[in-house]
Amino acid sequence: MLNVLMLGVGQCGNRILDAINREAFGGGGASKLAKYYLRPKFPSRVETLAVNTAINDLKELRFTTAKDRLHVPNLHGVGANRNIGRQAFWDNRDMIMEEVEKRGDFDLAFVITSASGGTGSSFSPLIIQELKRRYRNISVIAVAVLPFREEGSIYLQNAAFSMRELMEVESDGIILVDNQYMKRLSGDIASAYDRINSMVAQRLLFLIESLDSEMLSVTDLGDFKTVMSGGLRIGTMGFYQADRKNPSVKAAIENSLKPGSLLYPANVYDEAARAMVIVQGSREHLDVDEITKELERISASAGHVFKGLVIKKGYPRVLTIFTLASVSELEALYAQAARAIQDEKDKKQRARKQLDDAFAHIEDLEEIY
Ligand SMILES: Nc1nc2c(ncn2[C@@H]2O[C@H](COP(=O)(O)OP(=O)(O)OP(=O)(O)O)[C@@H](O)[C@H]2O)c(=O)[nH]1
Ligand SMILES: [Mg+2]
Repeated sequence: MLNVLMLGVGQCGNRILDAINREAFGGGGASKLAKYYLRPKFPSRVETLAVNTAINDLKELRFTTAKDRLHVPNLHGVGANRNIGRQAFWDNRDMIMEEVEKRGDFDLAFVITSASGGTGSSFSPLIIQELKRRYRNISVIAVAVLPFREEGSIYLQNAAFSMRELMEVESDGIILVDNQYMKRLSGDIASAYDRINSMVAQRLLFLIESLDSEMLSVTDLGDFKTVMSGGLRIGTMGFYQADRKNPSVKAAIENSLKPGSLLYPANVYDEAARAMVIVQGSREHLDVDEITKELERISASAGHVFKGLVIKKGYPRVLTIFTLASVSELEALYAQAARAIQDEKDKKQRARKQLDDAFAHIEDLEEIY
């Protein structure tokens, strides 16, 4: 059985973690008190922990048990300031890591965060580093959420710098979720968040469940690690659930790779370095020849493709995980961040100059009473 740790750091990470716990509670609206006496039902041994500097963000959670919420004290968020965030982590490192370590040993950890806020984006690279240092054989995957591009210069700047840090620490890969890209799924921001968070939750749980099941064709944690270490070690996930109207497993695999199914814009046929395709469904829907043929089509361009088949009641459900050999959208974000930082600097200099000019008016004067 896999031992899995899921950490949600900062508000965005906390909320995605809460969506994971909601799914694990069965997806429904658990009673108000559920979080105090029920344990979410996970396929593996899964421990969840929400970490934040803002107690109000933690209070907002509905499905994460009280004992799985860790407030890093004496702050009310770090106001998107990653320097304050880093300091808060160092000041509280032992307390935070002890809270993790008392949950036992882990094979696999997901550190879920926005790349653009203050707390999650500064804590997460440091937490990953600590996890790798303290747990010998752990695989640590960052799940990083990119901002809406119009959210402002600080968020863009934070995303650029924190993504670089996530690349530099010894994580076992990064799974990207792009708010901007997924905005099209929903009208207003609040429902976009809910939708995105549920999609991420569903996929991560599907992945864990599959890695831990008896498969007809096996993929395991080792294969997942190999996929995540491919290309730039940055990847994303696609998911599709077939229905009665079109139960074809071939169509389900293709659909799992279409733009509407992905969490970050990429073309698996052109850009993927490695992939893992996991199919769940009733035996009569899983035509192995058809699946193999479809995967061969992907591996023709995507290098290596691992195949996992899990017999489970229902129409085919397909999760595709892939790492990328090119990340053009990320490069565009860095260019935009650089422009935003430069604009901010110019604006500051202009304002400072204007103030200096104003002071110049009274340079040779004194106050007269
Ligand atoms: N997908 C998704 N994105 C979110 C959610 N909440 C916030 N975000 C995004 O996260 C970024 C802001 O980061 P937060 O996680 O709120 O920041 P934080 O880590 O709490 O840091 P501070 O508040 O500065 O202490 C913005 O780009 C938001 O669009 C959410 O529930 N889902
Ligand atoms: Mg916050």
